[in-house]
Amino acid sequence: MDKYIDLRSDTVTKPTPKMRQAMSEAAVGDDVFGEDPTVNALQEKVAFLLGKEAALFVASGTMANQLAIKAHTQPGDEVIIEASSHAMNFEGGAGAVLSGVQFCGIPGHRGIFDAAQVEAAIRVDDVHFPVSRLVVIENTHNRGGGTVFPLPKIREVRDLATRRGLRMHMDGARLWNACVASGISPSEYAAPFDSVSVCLSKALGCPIGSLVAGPKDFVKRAHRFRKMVGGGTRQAGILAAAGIYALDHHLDRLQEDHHNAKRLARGLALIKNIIIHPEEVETNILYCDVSPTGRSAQEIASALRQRGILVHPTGKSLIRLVTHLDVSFEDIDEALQGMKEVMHGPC
Ligand code: TLP
Repeated sequence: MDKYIDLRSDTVTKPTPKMRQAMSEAAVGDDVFGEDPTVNALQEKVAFLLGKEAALFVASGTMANQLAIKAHTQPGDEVIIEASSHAMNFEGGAGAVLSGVQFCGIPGHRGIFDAAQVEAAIRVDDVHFPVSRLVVIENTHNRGGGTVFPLPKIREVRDLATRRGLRMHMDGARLWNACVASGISPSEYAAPFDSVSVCLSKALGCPIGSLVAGPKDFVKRAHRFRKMVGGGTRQAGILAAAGIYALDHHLDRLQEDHHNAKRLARGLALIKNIIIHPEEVETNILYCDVSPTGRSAQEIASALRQRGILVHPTGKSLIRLVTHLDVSFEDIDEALQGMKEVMHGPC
């Protein structure tokens, strides 16, 4: 197969020719000395976009989240977080290993929870319990189905956190999608948080890169921890240039991914034996349930692969599909055709 339509994740996007050109022309220096002008420019740009004092360029969304958790907590603290969130479930147990924290996972509705649930999860001051220290909100919520976290709900959690002395971090791996879908600016979304992480390597074409932003003293702590985990890099401006290019050229087009996801969901809903709720698709991530087929998600994914379509089985009968820069309008029609054949023809 020479061309795949890759709907497994928005992490698969590749740098465009113009992005590669920007990378090749980037001015660079040694970033461990703080002397890479392109890294510095990216950090300033993202800090400005998020309305924070400073930002730090790091290798991945995982590193951004985990440096933030480490910078906010002490070993033995507890982090209140939605139960299916990335930082708790999909970062290799890093919270326990790197920060010595434990997580209190609260059940969300498609990843969304409210202040009352956070309040119920806060520990009383008693030697038996860990100390509740940090609330993490994922926006958009990956496992929730690309859900946009409503800003009023975030503000209610902020009021509670302020009253109860908790800090707040946003896993904004796909904050850009939340902003494009809601019309809310990155700085408005970031304002209630003590720290925010954002990714450049999801849907935007960048080969690598995330940032973690917050007040100067927080970023200074995160910087120290970045060094400890071997994340201090040298002429990283080549990578940062991709990020600057993406922020300048690839943010508005996320709307296209959202339209494609909606169209894909509507098309899938018309195919027999697929359960999907197109009205719930808010951004670029959708999940469908293939249990009525009597086949596993893995079997369906393999049959689709033979037709050049890649999807991500995330459960026994659950398939995730994600639209992005490298999936076109026409690819959606082709993916739907492939899905129809797999559902109606022999596997
Ligand atoms: N998510 C990846 C996989 O790890 C599941 C994906 O394909 O969606 N926060 C959120 C909300 C994420 O979805 C991800 C990546 C991360 C953090 C971690 O980012 P990276 O992969 O850059 O460490």
